[in-house]
Amino acid sequence: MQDVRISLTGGVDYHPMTDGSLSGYLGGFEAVASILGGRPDQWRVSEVGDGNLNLVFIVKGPAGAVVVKQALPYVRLVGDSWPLPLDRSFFESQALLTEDECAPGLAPKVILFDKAQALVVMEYLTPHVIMRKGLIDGVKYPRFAETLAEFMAATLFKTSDLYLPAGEKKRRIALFCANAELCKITEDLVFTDPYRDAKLNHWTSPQLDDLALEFRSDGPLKAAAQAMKLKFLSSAEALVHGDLHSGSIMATASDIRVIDPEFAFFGPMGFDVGALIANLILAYLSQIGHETTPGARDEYRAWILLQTVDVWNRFAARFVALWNAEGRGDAYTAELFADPAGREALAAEQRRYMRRLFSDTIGFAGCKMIRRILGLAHVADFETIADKDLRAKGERKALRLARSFLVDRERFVTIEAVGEAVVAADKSN
Ligand code: SR1
Ligand code: MG
Repeated sequence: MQDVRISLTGGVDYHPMTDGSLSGYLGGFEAVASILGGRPDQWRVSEVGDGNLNLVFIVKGPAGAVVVKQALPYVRLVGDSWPLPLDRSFFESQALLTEDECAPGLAPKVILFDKAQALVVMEYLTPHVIMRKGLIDGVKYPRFAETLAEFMAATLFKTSDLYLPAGEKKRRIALFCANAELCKITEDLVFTDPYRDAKLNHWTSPQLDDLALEFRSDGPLKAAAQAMKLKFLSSAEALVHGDLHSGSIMATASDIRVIDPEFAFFGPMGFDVGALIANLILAYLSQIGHETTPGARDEYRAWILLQTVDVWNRFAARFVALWNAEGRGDAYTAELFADPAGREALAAEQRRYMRRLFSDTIGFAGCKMIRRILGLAHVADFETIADKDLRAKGERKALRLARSFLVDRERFVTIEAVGEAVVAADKSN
């Protein structure tokens, strides 16, 4: 990892870039100029950011193109009434570099991190589209499950105590600990606000008014969500991406990349896996609003379900394979398990570990589904359904299912059982 002092991100010269100012600024960086070719006045810049937090520019020159992501000193979605540290740009660049070390080629390459302007220049991915858009449009991505399984297994395993020496793991935890404000967004928006009368909450109203109110007085649900919050706060298992939804994936038929790890920190592995599974389930349950006639997307629903099952199964298999092949960290010291009895005991322990990780995954998936329907930041899967009755019909199913993920977590011991519950929820009234 680069050793960069995080307190220096931004500074007196920091200013948000514009389509007009960015080329001149980037022209001073040889690493960028050599990719773009020509002169800065020949570069075409357009701001394309539609996310909740940052500016995102595409810069095209005669020889190539780059993406520039610049942190704003506030939450873009809300405005300057909600300040946010520029340092998230540093954490994003560090996470991208770590991800590329662990899972080469599955995240965009970092070309430059510029502390003064809190910006990251990275590889331009083309003709990739945000996978969430593809899921709304009914597009299949043949390499999704294998790629995301590899990304999650490699990044989570190789930043955990199963792989890293304890001193190195602690050094990395210390570095990412300072991404506290981004963690706080998740702590509030994912685990707390949907269960209280928070100012920025919104939902499809009046259709879901009853459920929004019911969830706020649902003791078992609130306790289960807070148990997941405690894990999020206290379980420094691995470097998690921190926002691993379908909007953080760029895809084509032959290539899948994971972008946007600005929420990265050392947290529970199940938070990433659960986020991904939650967003696949939301995609499934929102198909009702995207099909031309009832049932027209049934085959696509089956594909999404297959991905959900496949991505967990492949992830679990790959994670254990990495553990067996490269488990040289300070946890489960390898020499203790070198004899036949030891190997058997370790295999049993790995099964127990993966059962616990699956249970975490389902709990986090429940929280992530609920926050996208009752909290501040929603997902296009549902938001693009203009017919509010139809949208609420899908959202209600998702909320009920998510509640069962949290309150009846022990019912879900296999991903196949989760898949059956998704189908049953979709068919329910
Ligand atoms: C105020 S930020 C809202 C959400 O946007 C990001 O994508 C994260 O999911 C965050 O929770
Ligand atoms: Mg993002």
